[in-house]
Amino acid sequence: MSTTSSESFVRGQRLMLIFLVAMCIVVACVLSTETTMPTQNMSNKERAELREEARDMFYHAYNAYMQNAYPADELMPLSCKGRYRGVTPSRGDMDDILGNFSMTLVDTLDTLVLLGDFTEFDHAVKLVIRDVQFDSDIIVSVFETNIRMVGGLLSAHILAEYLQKHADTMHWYKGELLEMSRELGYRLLPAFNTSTGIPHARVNLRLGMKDPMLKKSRETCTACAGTILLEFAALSRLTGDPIFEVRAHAAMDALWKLRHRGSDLMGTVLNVHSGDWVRRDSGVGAGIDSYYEYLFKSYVLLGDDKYLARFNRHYNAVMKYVSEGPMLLDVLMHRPHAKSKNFMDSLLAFWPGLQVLSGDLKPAVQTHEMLYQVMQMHTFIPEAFTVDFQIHWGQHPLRPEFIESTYFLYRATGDHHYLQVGKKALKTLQQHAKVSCGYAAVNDVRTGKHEDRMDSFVLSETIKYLFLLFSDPQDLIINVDEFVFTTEAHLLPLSIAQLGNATFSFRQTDEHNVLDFMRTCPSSNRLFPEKVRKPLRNFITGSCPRTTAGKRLSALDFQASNADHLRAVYDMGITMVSVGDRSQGKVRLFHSFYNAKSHEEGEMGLQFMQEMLELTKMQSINQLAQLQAVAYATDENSQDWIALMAGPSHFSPELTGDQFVEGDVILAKPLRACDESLENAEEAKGKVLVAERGDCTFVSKARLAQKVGAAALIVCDNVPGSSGETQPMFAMSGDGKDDVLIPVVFMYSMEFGKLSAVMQRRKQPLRVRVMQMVEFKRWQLAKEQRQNQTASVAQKPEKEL
Ligand code: DMJ
Repeated sequence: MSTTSSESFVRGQRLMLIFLVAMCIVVACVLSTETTMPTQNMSNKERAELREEARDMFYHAYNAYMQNAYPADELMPLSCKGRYRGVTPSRGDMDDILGNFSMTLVDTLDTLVLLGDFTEFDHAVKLVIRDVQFDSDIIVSVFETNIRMVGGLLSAHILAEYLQKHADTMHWYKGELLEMSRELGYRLLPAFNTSTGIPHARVNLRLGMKDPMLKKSRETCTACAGTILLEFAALSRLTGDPIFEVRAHAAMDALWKLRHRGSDLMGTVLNVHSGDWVRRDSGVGAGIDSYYEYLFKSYVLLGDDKYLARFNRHYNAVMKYVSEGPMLLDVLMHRPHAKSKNFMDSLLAFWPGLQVLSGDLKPAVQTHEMLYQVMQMHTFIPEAFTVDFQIHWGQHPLRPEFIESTYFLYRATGDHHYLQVGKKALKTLQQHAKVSCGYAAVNDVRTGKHEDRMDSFVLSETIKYLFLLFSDPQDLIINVDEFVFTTEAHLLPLSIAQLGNATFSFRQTDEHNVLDFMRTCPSSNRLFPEKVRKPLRNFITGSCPRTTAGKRLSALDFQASNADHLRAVYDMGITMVSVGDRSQGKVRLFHSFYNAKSHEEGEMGLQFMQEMLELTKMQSINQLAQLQAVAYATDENSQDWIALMAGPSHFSPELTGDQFVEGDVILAKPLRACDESLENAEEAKGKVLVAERGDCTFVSKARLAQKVGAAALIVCDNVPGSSGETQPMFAMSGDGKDDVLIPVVFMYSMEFGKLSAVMQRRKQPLRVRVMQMVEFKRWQLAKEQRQNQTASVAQKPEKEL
């Protein structure tokens, strides 16, 4: 019996399923190319050659920096000189990394030890002690200074002492680097004086928070505030001064309290004073990444179970809402079933590495594989790429994350596939990023154009992980398994936990009780084999009897890409029937008690169907509320209007209620609108400007449109055939600033194609209204009602007669 064949249900559901099925198809296509290429084993000889090539890469970049840039923070590889804060032309917020404290050298010290170059390490440490100072009137990023500088100094200090003991060298060293990191730590501490304990994003190295420029400081990102503990705990335990660790734990505790209690997810940007979320997008990439990493690694380094408990809660939430097959797509923390972006950023490439460390190998392999395909498709992994693997933002600053994950996957599996992947990454750097003076970032992977930029992480992470990948652990001077790699790949020894009692004592908190596994006796999280088995429990689906007791798959949790879910749904008596063209993924659901495995499961099936119906209604209401419209009259003299769907943006004012912006449409010249100005700037004044997606960010197009006086901006997609009918609408992201005051909307190609056809047909310029879709519908409805009333009034006398 078909208990629900309601068309509206199927229509609403279609969007979600089309999206999921479309993604599965795309991924399947992309992955299938790989299955035709068997992994070749790599000979020891080739591996050793690659290790030596990685070493050469290091020296090529390191020498270029030391000879042409030191004591600057960074090397500018194209102009072959140093980048200094306040001297080299400013790049805005990006320069908050720089503190005129020789960052690249400090960040690189421990790589020298891993390479076994004790002579250069000795020399470099002496230079740092002699030259580096922190008493500068400079505002720096707390996060970056911590991970690169404090982490770099601490790791170098630990290794210097290690070499004294094990390599009979550096006997002159008396802990100077530790003292320097303590001093720098103190200079960061004023940032922690907030009502929540969550640190400000930036601090003045000399004036603390007293710098007038920091008066208005209140927003920070989750990763910025949550990536302090490893370094600060090490600092406290090595110096015996508890203040650092106390402050970092407090920040972590405050962040934990801000998680969404329903979804267990975190947002991206928050207010450090009120603890309010400013951006609720939730993924594992930019803005959040290393917060999750530090929860897990704090547990590993410090042995405090509460961080594992927190990590597990977030991890489950990420795997439930953010993970879609091999992809990781941002959702809204408070509305986790709605995807908030249709693109992924390259920072999330660290996630498979973290999954390896936490023991969840299978999804790590899958996501890494997807990223590898993206890399092969575009030479490098672009800063952001869409769900159909097109470029969203084409820059590539030679980031380490993908190589880092490759390294951890190789260490965990021994699979030579990962050596081949590493080789590809290494050769790509050699071919496309190497310049005579170091390695240059790629400005756009489509053109391969270079940028005058070599971030310090190229030496401290990218090349370090390549070198480690091709090295045998026994050939290294230190046993890397006895260390935790910080997010900047600095080495902190596990033995730090043993220094814990003198400086910090852990409190047991209630949150432990919320975890099921904590309640078991003996606590299963302490049993190593259990941890190993746990990820494999669902590996072969259906091999163990599924008990239904108390656990019912809810429509909210259902994922069409999860084989277990499909089976559970089937057992509940629900069948899915494809309708129409299979490739469109349209599915109709039927429920029947007769088909259910048991009466109990049949009942569950009924509940599942009802939930689906509710969910669908909610989703379409939410989607409609966010949807924008570009409306126009069907012809010059008509009162009939039609609307084409458009997506909103995070950075422009929202048009709500009966607000709209009206104007003639005009195409930007040049169409991408990425230049300083427009050729038709005069003409664009007061008009609704159209710019094509690509070459620069959405927000920079918006700023240009605003600059020339346009009334609104429509960004049209550059992917032929894309349409809001077949893919989810999304909101365009900005850069955190709120200086765009004109409405900005996004149109997929098919919808824009219709608009463009009308523009060409009309003799006069086409006048459009940019407004909320829901308001357009209301407007239309009201108009229809008025027309009906007029018609019935007009007809009345006739009828009465
Ligand atoms: C590094 O500075 C760190 O890995 C950080 O956590 C995020 N990304 C950059 C490199 O991409």
